[in-house]
Amino acid sequence: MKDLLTDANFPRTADLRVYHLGLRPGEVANRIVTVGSPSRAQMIASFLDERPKPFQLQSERGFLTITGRYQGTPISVISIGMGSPNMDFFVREARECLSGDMYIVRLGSCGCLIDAPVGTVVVPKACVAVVRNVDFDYADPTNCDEPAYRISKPVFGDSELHLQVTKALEEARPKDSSNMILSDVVNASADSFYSSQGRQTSFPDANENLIQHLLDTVKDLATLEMETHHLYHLAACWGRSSTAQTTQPPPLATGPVNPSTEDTPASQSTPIAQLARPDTSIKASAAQMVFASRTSRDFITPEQVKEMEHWTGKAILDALKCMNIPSERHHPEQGSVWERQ
Ligand code: R1P
Ligand code: URA
Repeated sequence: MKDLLTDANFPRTADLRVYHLGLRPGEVANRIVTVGSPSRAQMIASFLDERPKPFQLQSERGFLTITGRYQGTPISVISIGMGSPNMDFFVREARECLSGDMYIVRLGSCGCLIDAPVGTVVVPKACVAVVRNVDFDYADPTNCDEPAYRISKPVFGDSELHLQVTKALEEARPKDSSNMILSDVVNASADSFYSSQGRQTSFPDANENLIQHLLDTVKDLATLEMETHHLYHLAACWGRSSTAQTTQPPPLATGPVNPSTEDTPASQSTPIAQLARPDTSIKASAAQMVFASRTSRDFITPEQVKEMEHWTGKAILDALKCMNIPSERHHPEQGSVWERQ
């Protein structure tokens, strides 16, 4: 970190860049595809229009944002890495850089607990969280009456976006493809790829029966991954409370600020207080490609990944483009990186 940051509550640079994503208002669009890996983000961004030239920012903390237009519609593709904490950085910091509504679709990978082959695409209608209980005595399980893992109640994605994502995937699926698309299912987001997903490693994780327990207790459960629950959770919470909305812009730094990006025309004129208003909405959905079958123990090949990311990525862009956002609920185009030249 080399920029001077102010306000310990929500750190920003003097030119309004948020701490971890490195973005400022005008660099992130209302429609966002979020993915785990930079290569998936670049592949999806290859579908963006040539003009205006897509803006690209790799933050020091590894978040990659690419913003441009898809068939004329402003869209950002943001790669966040892995886990709920990174999803939290992304949703909160992008929200504070943007006025109007947010439509977010995660295109991720997952493991499948039901009898569906690798290459299946799952659009979860809801998610539960699976969290390792650190108060459980893993070294001496007989000495503890706590459960080793906690399973949350389900939280639902946005039903309209869910339908649109499913429809776009069905339309984009190659004609000769045998990939199934499942949408009436539930996903579990775990806080580890290993212990909370029932994988056996050299650590004592008390997870031998976890997958069966999940299948027995979570209705319609099909998949395991690591971020979608937190996305759905934050989207569902948004706008329910009027607290914690800033009325004053954060104090500006007095010292020199050196953003690690090339100069962009992004606007600094929108007061912070008018950006993340509670009367806006956050609508979230997800599509997850089955990379691992936990029943057959198959794992997807690199060739299959490449082919799947191509058509599913295009489908998510199509789905987001189809979502109607009234013009007054958009971030202003003037001064943004998607402004038409
Ligand atoms: C684990 O390999 C990672 O893959 C899945 C999990 O949620 C976790 O982030 O998603 P992504 O492919 O989007 O990263
Ligand atoms: N991502 C996960 O989190 N789990 C899997 O099994 C595969 C991908």
